Amino acid sequence: GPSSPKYNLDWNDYYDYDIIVEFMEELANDYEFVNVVSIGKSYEGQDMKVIQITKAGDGAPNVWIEAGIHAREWIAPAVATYVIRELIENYDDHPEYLDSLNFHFLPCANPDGYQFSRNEQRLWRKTRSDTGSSLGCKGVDPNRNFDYAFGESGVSNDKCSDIYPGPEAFSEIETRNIRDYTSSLSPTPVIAKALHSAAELWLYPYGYALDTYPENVDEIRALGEECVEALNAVNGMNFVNQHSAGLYPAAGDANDWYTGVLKARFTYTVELRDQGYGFLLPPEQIIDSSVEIWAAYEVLFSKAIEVS
Ligand code: 0X9
Ligand code: ZN
Repeated sequence: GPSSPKYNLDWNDYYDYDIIVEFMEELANDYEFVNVVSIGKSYEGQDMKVIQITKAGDGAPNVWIEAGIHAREWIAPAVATYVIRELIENYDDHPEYLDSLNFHFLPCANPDGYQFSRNEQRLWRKTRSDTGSSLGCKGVDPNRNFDYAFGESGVSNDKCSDIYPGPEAFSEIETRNIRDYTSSLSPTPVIAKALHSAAELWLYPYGYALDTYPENVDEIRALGEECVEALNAVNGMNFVNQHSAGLYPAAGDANDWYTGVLKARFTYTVELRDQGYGFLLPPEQIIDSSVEIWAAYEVLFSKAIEVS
């Protein structure tokens, strides 16, 4: 009826993984150009669900957006679902995006860790795999587990550490699933992005070492600058566009792999709002955080159309 909400979630709170999946499946039911697919199981056997928004049709440029690879960064999946809803439900405000680009969102890239953070340990970061630790420490930092300069910086071989990169690149099923799905996309994504929190940064590659850049860094940096200008104009934030390794060098992150191996053209890791709360951003800030990111995404998507 008219008083019943349209979705099983809103943007006034954070939600469990199954609710996020239901939200995506509801959109897939309502729109023929929307599909939800599993890109494989997590370590604990949960399906990793991607929502495909492919109104533009075969051969159109692909956009890949991954969120929540770090379990405790709850704002990242929340913003991803907002962007998904905006693209689809408010199509009439910006038809060019869906008409021109195919979108692939993985709103919760680490569902085991996310639910562990929801239910057991709020500040959990890693996957939940068995590492063989004699101390019983579980999990690998999935944002150190990708095969680009693996292990070279910003890691610890202590299995109890939050930045344990795993025994080898792609030791984690979650990162392998992301690798295999993104590699299967044709054409290669023009944009590949990772949503994290909480440092209010728009990070461009590379992240593994200082003074290392892809050959097209100038266009990546320039577009990043336009993105943060649009973002900051919405709510007066002070996000900064900067070199990823300038935050701290850390090897094996998803974005370096999207850049150096997948060869996506525009690649960024975004660190969402902090506002003094770190990973514990109050849910009252989900909408403001999402609206400002949407403004940046309009710049990004418009550029993807322009260059394609
Ligand atoms: O350390 C990370 O993986 C990211 N920060 S977070 O607080 N979300 O964990 C930053 C990734 C940026 N990449 C590199 N500096 N390589
Ligand atoms: Zn993170």
